[in-house]
Amino acid sequence: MYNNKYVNEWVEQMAALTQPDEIVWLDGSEEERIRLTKQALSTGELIELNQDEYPGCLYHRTAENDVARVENRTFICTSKKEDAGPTNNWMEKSAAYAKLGTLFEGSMKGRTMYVIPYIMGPASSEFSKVGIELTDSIYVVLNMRIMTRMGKIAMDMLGDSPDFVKGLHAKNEITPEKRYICHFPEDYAIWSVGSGYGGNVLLGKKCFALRIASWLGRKEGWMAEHMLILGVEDPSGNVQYVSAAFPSACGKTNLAMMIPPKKYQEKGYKVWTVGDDIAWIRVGKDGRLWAVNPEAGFFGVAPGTSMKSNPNALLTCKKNTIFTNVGLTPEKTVWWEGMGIPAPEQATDWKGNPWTPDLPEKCAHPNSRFTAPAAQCPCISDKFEDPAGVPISAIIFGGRRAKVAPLVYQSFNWAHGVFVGATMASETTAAAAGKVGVVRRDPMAMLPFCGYNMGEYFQHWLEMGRKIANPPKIFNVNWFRVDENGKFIWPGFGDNLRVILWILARCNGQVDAVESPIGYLPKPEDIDLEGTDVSLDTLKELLSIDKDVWMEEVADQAAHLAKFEKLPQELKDQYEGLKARIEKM
Ligand code: OXD
Ligand code: MN
Repeated sequence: MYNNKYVNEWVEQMAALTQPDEIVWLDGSEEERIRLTKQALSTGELIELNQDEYPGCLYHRTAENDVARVENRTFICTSKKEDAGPTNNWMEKSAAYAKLGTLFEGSMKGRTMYVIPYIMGPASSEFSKVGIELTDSIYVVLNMRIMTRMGKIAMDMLGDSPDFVKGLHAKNEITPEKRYICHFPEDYAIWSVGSGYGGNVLLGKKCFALRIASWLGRKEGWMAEHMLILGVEDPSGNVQYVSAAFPSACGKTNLAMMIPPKKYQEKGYKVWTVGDDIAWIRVGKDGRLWAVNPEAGFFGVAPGTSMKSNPNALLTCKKNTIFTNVGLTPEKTVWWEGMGIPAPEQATDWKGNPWTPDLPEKCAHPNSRFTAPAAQCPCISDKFEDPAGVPISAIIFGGRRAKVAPLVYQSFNWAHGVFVGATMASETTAAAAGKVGVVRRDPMAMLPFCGYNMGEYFQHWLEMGRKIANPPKIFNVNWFRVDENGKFIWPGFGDNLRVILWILARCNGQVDAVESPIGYLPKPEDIDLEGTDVSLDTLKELLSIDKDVWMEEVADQAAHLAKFEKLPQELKDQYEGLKARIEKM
């Protein structure tokens, strides 16, 4: 037991429901890590990787039916439906407790309940928040050790306060029909049952740091956003920070850890990672926005991560990392598609079956993951643990758009920037080459993560804008424009720094722009192309906006915005403004 009566009472209640044989109160010590790892190795829950090549690394496979976040099984459970809004699945609060209660009842019989106290945010920050997760999975415990500041440090921060987010997780039966990820923002509680996959069970991440925290942020006047945070250091040593929201699978981790093009490295430019997935953002005393990464680790997608695409990510997960659902070689090393090294002649695939490169099946699941300590990242920012966070000069939205959005543009002002975020979209790449994919509107990349009514979330963004004396400028980027053959035009990766430098130059008032119907566009000559094989004409094409394409875009935006009963008038006005400007083009 701990020295906090609220925690102890709640654990007792949850134990009465789930009936574990034993309760283990975790302290986060090294001895504890070794003991639990040994136990999980002995049951086969985890496999030890080659300790010469991957010291401290472990391997895990989830059930075949449990490999990703399940948005259709994720609920916001409030007293009133309108508080969940039009974009969330909703269950009435007490009905949800009752329904999940029957699944949790006795679910830990014969098992151990682990009590994980953890902090989201740096331990010394007044903005950080404490959560407690109860789970019957050692895999969850060891992942939470990496993803959060956990153990005694969290109980010390909580003291005798009742102010903690209550997370309950039980694997129960890993059956899709019995899987529920339920959030009770009115009670600061999360109940997750029937899954062992990270995004559903590491309750500090999407469940707390985005869904519950976005609700809290609205109540308390701050923002919890699905954003990376990075710093760009110029040759004089000055560092400026930007945050960026892209939907899942648009390269947030790669951008957060990008390596500057050679020419920029030689000049002394550096990129520093503060976070790759989540930002908690507040207004500082200086009237600027300040952002903290609440997480302590990266839960990154493995396939496609190579020394070419993201060397910093690969180097981060060379030690003390848990790999989930990747391929396993006979030497007990890991392999995945797009790792940039030849496939092993034989391996065991993510399902545990023998695998050879001639087989049509993938060796690693496309959503296989690494869980790695952020502090191991070669480009981790020295402000990563800073209790105040970092000041944000620019907010960047973006998505995959084959034709519509130019490489980069700047919004006219905060309210217009909120509109750009609210109408953000990304396209799924269609199987047929050259075919434009399906458009999914994903406002601020928060569609699956906003813990309340999204119309009110837009309103909150607008209101935050009024509280910030020196607001960051808001931009939109699109690294994914394709040519008539369906090939990406912009090289992406480290060359994205060229675009970020234009963005910072705009924030610093160092460069002019061209006013267009959708926002301020760069003058083509202001984006440095030296060292790329992109010609000035190609860049002009990347920056072009097509009236017919934008007429369609505006029509599609109208259908999207119509879903929000609580759409703020300011965003309606922004929409009408854009439509009129496009029509006049
Ligand atoms: C993630 C996601 O796993 O956004 O970070 O899906
Ligand atoms: Mn994410």
